[in-house]
Amino acid sequence: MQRDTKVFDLIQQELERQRNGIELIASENFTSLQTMQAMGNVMTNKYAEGYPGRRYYGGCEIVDQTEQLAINRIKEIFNCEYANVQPHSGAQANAAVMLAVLKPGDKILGLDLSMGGHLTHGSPVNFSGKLYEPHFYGVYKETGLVDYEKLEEVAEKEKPKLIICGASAYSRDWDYERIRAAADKCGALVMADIAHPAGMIAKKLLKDPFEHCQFITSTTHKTLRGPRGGIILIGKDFENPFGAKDMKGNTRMMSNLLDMAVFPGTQGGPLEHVIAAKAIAFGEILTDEFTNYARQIQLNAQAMATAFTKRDYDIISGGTDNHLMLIDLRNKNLTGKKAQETLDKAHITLNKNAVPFDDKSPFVTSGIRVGVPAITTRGMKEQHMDTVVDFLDKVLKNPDDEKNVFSVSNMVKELMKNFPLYPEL
Ligand code: DSN
Repeated sequence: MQRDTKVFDLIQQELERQRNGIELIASENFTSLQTMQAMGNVMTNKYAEGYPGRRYYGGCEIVDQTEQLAINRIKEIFNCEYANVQPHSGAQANAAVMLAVLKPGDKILGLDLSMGGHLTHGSPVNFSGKLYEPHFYGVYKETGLVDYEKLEEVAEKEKPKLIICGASAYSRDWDYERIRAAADKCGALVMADIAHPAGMIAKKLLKDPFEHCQFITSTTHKTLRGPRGGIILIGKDFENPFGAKDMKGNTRMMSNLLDMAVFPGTQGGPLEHVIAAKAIAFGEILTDEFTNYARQIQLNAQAMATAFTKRDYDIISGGTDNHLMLIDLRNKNLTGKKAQETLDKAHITLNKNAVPFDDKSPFVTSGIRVGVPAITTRGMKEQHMDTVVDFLDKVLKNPDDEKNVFSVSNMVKELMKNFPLYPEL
């Protein structure tokens, strides 16, 4: 068969784009070479519906071993009793937890998308807001911090079955203990979606959600630096408190319900090639090198916040505990859309983002979200953060000056030569 040079050409162009740019999208990262290579392997050819040792297809004896390795490693990382490594994404992981514990129409309570939450935490345009009855808490206007009082008030009034914590654009740690106390009062379960800060939680650099939340979901490609995908974890297995029974009338353990909710509930055949890559990435997380990486993420994020504040950028909540920050650009007379589009031309990639109580549409927005996991993987340290912010500021000060934008784009390319990406390729 003829090699498809058209597609391989585009892949090469994407590699060059990634090499030349400063990647500040908070949810992106660069996998190790071995993790990436494992995604292009023959296990993509294999059907393996079911779980290790109990599949619906023959020939699963090898993929059983990679999947079991991925399960064992992620359980060791988070010191937890149960892991499902099959979800194709974070959204799929959240869908499976909800399918396992909720009935259509049940109430859920999550952080409002416009305040930093996620689509799958009850947005009306997502399955979570269509199949279930969504209620929301937000953040305080003055401080940008989660409004736990509101969470407690809505929980008491609405008595949701599931309270969701976690966010896509929130730079502070969570009070899981307080959320669990509110949940216990109204008989709800708690799901922590740790997709963003998982890498720091894995290394105990942020609070531990396992102590207080019955379910933990995550993607594997953000701060965990693995392949694109999802996982579901539970610290301690428990009987389903909402009384779902199997056909023989026995109460189901939650691990069993979660397995069934992933397959056959919401997915078919698992992506065993991606699971092999997850196993490799999880092995990397268990090393000291990753501990240093997770620490460096936090140091870089804090150095970056200082560099922004020095230049009079308005960081929501005034700083960061994790890997990202949300910046309100209204004092700079700029929209998020304009900033994102102009920075793109300078090879600085980030995303426009609504800020809490935004007066602009989600397509325009008043803010940008900035994250450091990817540039930290490339080897940048605290001392480089000021340079990165300086480049960004140069562009945003004169967004319509094309010569200036072009000159910054050249400086970006030069800088990134010092931080090689996949030199073997
Ligand atoms: N998790 C989102 C992000 O943070 O970019 C995408 O769903």
